[in-house]
Amino acid sequence: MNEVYISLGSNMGDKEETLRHAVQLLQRHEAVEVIKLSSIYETDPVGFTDQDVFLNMVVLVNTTLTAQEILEVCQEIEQELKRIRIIRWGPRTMDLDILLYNHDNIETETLIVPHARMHERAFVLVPLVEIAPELKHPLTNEALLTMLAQVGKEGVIQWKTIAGVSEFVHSES
Ligand code: GSY
Repeated sequence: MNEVYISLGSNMGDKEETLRHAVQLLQRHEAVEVIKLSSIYETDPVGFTDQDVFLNMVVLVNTTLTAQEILEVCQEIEQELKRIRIIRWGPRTMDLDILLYNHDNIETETLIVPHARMHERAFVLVPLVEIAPELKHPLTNEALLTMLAQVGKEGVIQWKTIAGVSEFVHSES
């Protein structure tokens, strides 16, 4: 079984509902099981800053899929949630980024894992460290907690705690 950490971010429409829908779509896939959810964080936009704040979270899933296959699942979910990318780095409905796939280093034309910018993004590190404080970066072996201490938590506010997967993903939905 493969352990995959995925970052979710939304900054348009009903952001919490969009996150919930994305997690439901992950859970609905027959080869994916959602194991852990971080809290939801309200985060200042990084990159193109003249856009609405984001809601971000990180999920841990177990899957039999390869990294390429889980990437395709994430892209299908983005597609289904009608991702709107008006300008590069600009407003969008939903992003799912694979952060870690086991402790693997993967570099293909379509996928780089660990995610190339995860170590510099507080909106990724804060929720990731919340659910997996023991993790080390596969490339450098540096503790993610140490990376977070260097990056800081500015612009990242805990917005809602989630008690468990069942609180967020209801079986009837
Ligand atoms: O790659 C994620 C999309 N994204 C985000 C995001 O999810 N949260 C914040 N705070 N800033 C972002 N900039 C980009 S691009």
